[in-house]
Amino acid sequence: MSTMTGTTLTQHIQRKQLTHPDATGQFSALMTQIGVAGKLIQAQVRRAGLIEIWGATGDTNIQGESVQKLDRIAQDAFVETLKNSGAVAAMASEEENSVIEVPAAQAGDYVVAFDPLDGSSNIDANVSIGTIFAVYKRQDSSEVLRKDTLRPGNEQVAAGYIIYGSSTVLVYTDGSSVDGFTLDPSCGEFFLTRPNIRMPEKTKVLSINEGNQAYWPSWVSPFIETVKGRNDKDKRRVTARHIGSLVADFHRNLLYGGLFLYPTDERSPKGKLRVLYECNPLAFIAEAAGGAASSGEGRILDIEPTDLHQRSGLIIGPKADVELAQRLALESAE
Ligand code: FDP
Repeated sequence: MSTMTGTTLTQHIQRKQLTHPDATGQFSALMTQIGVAGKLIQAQVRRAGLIEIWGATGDTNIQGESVQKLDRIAQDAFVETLKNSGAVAAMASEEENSVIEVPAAQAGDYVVAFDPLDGSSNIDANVSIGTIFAVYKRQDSSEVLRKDTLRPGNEQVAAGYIIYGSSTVLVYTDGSSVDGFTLDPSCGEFFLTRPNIRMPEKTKVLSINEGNQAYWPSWVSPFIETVKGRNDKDKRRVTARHIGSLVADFHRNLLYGGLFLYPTDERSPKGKLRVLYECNPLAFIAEAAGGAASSGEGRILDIEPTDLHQRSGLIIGPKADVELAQRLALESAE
C-alpha cells in the first residue's frame, strides 16, 4: 500500500503557531492531542459491532476488558488524552452532567466543550458519526469557574470535528482558515487534504428531517417550498440530503453548499441540538468558511448559555439562506 506524503496535521499546527509570536505552544499541544484522541476513537469505531459480539456473553471482551458502549469509549479516550496534554483546565461533555476539572498540576490554559460521538443512534447502521469540539481560553488562571464553560460561542478560539466515515477526516478552524485533514491508515498520520475550505454561497443541498413537518412552526414549510421552488424544468439547482447525523450532514454541506435546519418545533420548543457541543462549534466553522448560523432568533455565536446542556434551534449553511430563514422565523414570531 502506498503512503501519502504532504503536510501533516502536526506540521500545519506548528506552521500556524509561527504566525503567533506570543504563542506558548499550549494551543499547538492541544490541537495535536485532539488529533491523537481522534485516532484512538476511530480505531474503536472501526470495531463497532465486534465490540457488541464480545459483550454478548458477559461484560468482558476477549482481552478481558469490560465492554463499554462506543459513546462511552469515545468520551473516555477524549478526556484522558486531553487531561494529559497539559493544555486543558476543564472540559464539558455532552455525556456528563457536570464540568470535568483537570487536576491543577496537569492543568493548562484552555477549556474544551465536546460531543464525543455525535450521531451515535446511527452506529448500528454504519452511518458516519463524529466527535465535535469547541475550544476556549480559560478566564482565570487560579481556579476553574462555571463561567469558564458557560461562554457564548463568539469567544471560541478554535472549533472542529473528526468524522468517522469512508475515511477519517479532521476539520478545524482557529477562526482564520478552515482546514481539512484525512487520516492515512497505513501510517497513522493526518494529512492536509482540504486547505482553506470555503462554503459555497448558494444552497445546493437542503437538509432537514421532514418527518417533523407536523411539529414545525408556520414559517418552515413555506421556506422549504421557496428553496425547492428554485428548481425548474430546465435546471435542478437544489437537491435534498438528510443523514440524521449532524456532523455528517454538516460536513457534506460545508463542502457542497448545503443548508441544514433543525428548527425549534412543538416536540422540542427549545430546540433539539445542544448549544455548547453542537451548535457553537459548527457555527464557528461555518462563519470562518463564509457561511452563517442562526437559532431562528439570532446569531448562534451570540447565545449566552445558562445551562451546560442548553439546546437551540439551528439553521446553518450559506449566509443568504440562513438570513432569509431567520427573517421568516422572526416575522412569524411577531
Ligand atoms: P443522535 O441523536 O443520533 O446523536 O443531536 C444528536 C443527533 O443525533 C444529531 O446528530 C442529528 O442531526 C439529530 O440528533 C437527529 O435528530 P432527529 O432524529 O430528531 O432528526
